[in-house]
Amino acid sequence: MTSHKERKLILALDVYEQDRALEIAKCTADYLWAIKVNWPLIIGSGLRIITELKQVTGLPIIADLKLADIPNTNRLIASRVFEAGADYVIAHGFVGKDSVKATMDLGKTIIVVEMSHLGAKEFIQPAADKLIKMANELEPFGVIAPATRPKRVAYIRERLKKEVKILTPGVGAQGGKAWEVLKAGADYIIVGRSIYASENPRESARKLHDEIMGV
Ligand code: FNU
Repeated sequence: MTSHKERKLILALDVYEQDRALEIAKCTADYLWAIKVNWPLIIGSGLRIITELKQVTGLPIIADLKLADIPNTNRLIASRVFEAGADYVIAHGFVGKDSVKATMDLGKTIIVVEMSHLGAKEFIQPAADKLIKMANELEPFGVIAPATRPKRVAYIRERLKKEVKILTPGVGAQGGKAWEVLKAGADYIIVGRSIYASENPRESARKLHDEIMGV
């Protein structure tokens, strides 16, 4: 069994129900570096799910709220989320440095530099160079880059400070391949539907974990 620190797989636990979330988290935990919670789970189960997932799995929790507000509102939201036990919060960078700093002052932050869907090409991709520059100045824990575009991950890795991690959603259901994006320079891959919506989430997580550890 790998130690949690060696692992590179993050589960995107995008289900609504508390019981289902806890069950999937428990049965996949052996293969995960962290669990990411997003609005669907927080809306469905409340903020307490963060505390519960931590208690049940002992894994780091990433709150994917994509904070994109004025500094004061980012602060109001992030403070409660960190209090609930989140270890990392994801924030949008395009709202500007002051908003991102408000989150970073409260805890470890991950900045969205480029998203994985097609529409990301419209506004976010053209701004990526500026967002990379911001990340190099602020030195957050990490940035989000698209597993659906390994060449963009390599581009971002070349320009980003070594200490800043790259987390990549888009593996599996969105078409990205784990080994390809890790070779391009990603530190962690984020996988949702290919695990939680599969017939056997534990087995799906194990297969991805083994594939990744072989890279
Ligand atoms: P799956 N996610 C994403 N692309 O997919 N946070 C981004 O650019 C981004 C994200 C999230 O497709 C998405 O919201 F910034 O089922 C979901 O929670 O594997 C997860 O990553 C991908 O889920």
